[in-house]
Amino acid sequence: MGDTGMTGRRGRETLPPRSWDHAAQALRDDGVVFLPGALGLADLHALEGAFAASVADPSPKAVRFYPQEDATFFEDTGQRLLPVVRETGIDATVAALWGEADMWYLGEQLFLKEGGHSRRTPWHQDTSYLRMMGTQLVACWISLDPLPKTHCLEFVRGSHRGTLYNGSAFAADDDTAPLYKQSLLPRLPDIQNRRDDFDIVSWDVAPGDMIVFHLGILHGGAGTVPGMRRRTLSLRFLGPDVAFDGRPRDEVGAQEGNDAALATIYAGLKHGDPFHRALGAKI
Ligand SMILES: O=C(O)CCC(=O)C(=O)O
Repeated sequence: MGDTGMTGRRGRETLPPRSWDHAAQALRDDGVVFLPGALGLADLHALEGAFAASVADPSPKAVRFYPQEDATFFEDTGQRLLPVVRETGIDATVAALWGEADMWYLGEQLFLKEGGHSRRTPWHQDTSYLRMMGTQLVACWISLDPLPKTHCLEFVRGSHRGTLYNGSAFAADDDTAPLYKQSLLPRLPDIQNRRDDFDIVSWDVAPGDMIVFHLGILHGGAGTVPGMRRRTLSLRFLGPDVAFDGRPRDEVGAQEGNDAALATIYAGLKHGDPFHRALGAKI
C-alpha cells in the first residue's frame, strides 16, 4: 500500500504510469476506458478476499437472478468494500481520471456467475435505476478471473451521451421488458439481437485490469459456460457535478423499493440539487 497522505487516498504516483489525459478523454468521449494492469498482485488478493467474504456472508440486498435456472447468477450490492477500495488505490484511479479530489463512494456491486450456462446480464444503463445525472458518475469494473472479450462486459461506445432508456426488468423471457411500467423513458432497444447496429466495444481482460465506465453507458455482460467462473466487481463513485434526477417515474419495481438508504437520500432532494449534499462525508 502506498502513501495515503492527509486524505487517506493514495497519491497518483503510486499508480502504474499511464497517460491520464488520454484516458480521461476516452472516458469523456466514449463513456468507457480500459486500464490494463491497474492493480498489483497485493491489490488483487485484497479484492479476492473481500469478494469471498461478501459471497460467504451476503448482505440483505443480495439477489439470485433467474432462480429457476441451474447456473448461479448472483448479485450483491452494498457499502462494505470502502476499506479495500482505499487500500487498493481504486479511488486514486478515479481521482486521476477526473482530475478531481472530491468524491463519494456509492457502493459496490458484485456479480458471480458459475455452474453451467448462466445468462448474460441484459443490456442496460445504470442511470435508469439511479436518480443521478452528471458527468462524474462512474463504475470501476474488475474481473477477478481472466475473461476473453466474448465473456467480458460490453459497452455501446458513446451511448452515455445519448438516450436514457427505461431499465431492464431482468425478465426471464425478454431482456428489454421495462422496469418502470409508467415512464417517459423509451423501452430499451434489442441490442443483443441487432448487434451490428451498435458500436460495441469490449476487451480481453486479465486479473489486474480495470474498465472504468460512465453509469449512463449502455452495457451488458456475457454469461458463463460449464467449467467457467466469472467473478466481477463494480465499484461506483460520484463527484461534485452530479445532481438529483427528479424525473417522474412510478415506484413499482423501482430498485429503491428494496433500498431504504437510497430512498431516504432521494426524499431529501429536489430535481437539480447537488446530489452529494444528501450523502455522508466525501472519501
Ligand atoms: O459483470 C456483469 O455481467 C454486469 C456488470 C454490470 O452490469 C455493472 O457493473 O453495472
